[in-house]
Amino acid sequence: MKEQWNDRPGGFHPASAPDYLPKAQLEDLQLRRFISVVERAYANVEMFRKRMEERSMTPSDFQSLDDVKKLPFTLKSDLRDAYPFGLFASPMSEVVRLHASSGTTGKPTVVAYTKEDIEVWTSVMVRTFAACGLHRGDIIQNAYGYGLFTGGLGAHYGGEGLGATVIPISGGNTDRQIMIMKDFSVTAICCTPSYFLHLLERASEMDVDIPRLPLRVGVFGAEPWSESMRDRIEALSSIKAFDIYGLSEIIGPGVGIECQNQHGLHIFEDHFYPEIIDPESGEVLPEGEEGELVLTTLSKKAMPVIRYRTRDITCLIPEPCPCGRIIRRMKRIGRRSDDMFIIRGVNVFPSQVETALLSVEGALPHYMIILEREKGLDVMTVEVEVTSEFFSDKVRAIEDLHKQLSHAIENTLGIRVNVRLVEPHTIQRSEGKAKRVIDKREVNL
Ligand code: DLL
Repeated sequence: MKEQWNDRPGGFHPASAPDYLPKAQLEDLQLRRFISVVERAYANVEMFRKRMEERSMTPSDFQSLDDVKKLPFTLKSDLRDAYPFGLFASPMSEVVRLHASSGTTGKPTVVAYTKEDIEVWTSVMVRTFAACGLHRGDIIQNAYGYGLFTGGLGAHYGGEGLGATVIPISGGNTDRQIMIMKDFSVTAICCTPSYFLHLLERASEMDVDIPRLPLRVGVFGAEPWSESMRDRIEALSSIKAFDIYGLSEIIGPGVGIECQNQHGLHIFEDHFYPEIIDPESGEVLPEGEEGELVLTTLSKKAMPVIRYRTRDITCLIPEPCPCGRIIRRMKRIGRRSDDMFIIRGVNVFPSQVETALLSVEGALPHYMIILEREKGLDVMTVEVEVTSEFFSDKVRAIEDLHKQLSHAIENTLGIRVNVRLVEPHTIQRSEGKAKRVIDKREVNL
């Protein structure tokens, strides 16, 4: 492991001070901000006002953080229904930026920012980078996509706000990424974890030895990845890999980040109020229990979002973090309540398959899950790349590996699946979020 920069004590970025606010002060701040965001949404967003009226509520019914649970939820479909600008609480003359989600079906969801919102976003990204041990003098290669996706510009402003040097390379063009990483003495990279793996692979083909470069930090997110994936990445690159979380509806990247302990993501609770609910009943769960993350923007002006159901499954960690930050942590998001698929009655998350695969020596972290229906029965096939040595080795070695992988998946999921071993580079690489599941079942019905 290369030398790490300890962000505490002595020398955290001044913008990180709210991370260490005493609990009572933090809660007081949250309540004041919550009250004003409810008032703002009630006065300016018709959908929210109507929902409050249906509950016979006005903002004055909101007096304590305990009252949060009385407020209505906001769903992704609400953003789609309000397309494009229906949930804005500021006049267009105050909106300085729009972003939109790519959206798998139909219209994208649009989000808006005032100048102040951009400042808040920058400040949480500065705190994000500081938690990863970055500072003035670092050279950040920002390979998140620039454009309507929030990743590129969100990380960009944060890096500049920190005082670091930002290379706005955006996603794609892998050979050029590697050349620049080497020639510009890059010390940190921001991209999806799957894209970083692709980059590592290509670097080794180009005879670029990443562990020997000055690169020491990776800020990886925008898609679920596992602890085993982190181990792989860190072992292959000798960098420290941090998990960053965010979503466009709330702000973009910068909702939560791991600190040097890499044990849960600190949520910037002074700007984003977290709750965990039972995804079925909508009831708030006690701290420490796993459920769906619900977030409220506490300071957003252009588009305040109250009790947004993220569909991301996690839990809040009740224990204080040894790093000293008071803002709470959540467990890394391994799955969404809706990337789950059901196969022969069993709920399966792609991350479970990933963890099982990576527990076996010889398997590479590139895989695809294919779901089909044969004679009315669900069939799941996992295609996984294995190291080239196996293909040049004896048939026996391949058979053994095949058996081990099948067992690992079956032990984890409790169902039999087909495993297909493929040569390195067979599975399509992504420059942004990885696609892990191809569901062909509807077509076969
Ligand atoms: O992915 C924002 C972002 C950009 C986050 C760069 C981190 C880094 P959306 O496109 O709106 O925004 O997608 C948000 O992606 O609800 C999660 O399901 C998933 N996601 C984001 N970060 C993580 C993560 C950006 N670290 C959706 N782990 C979220 C797991 C993540 N899932």
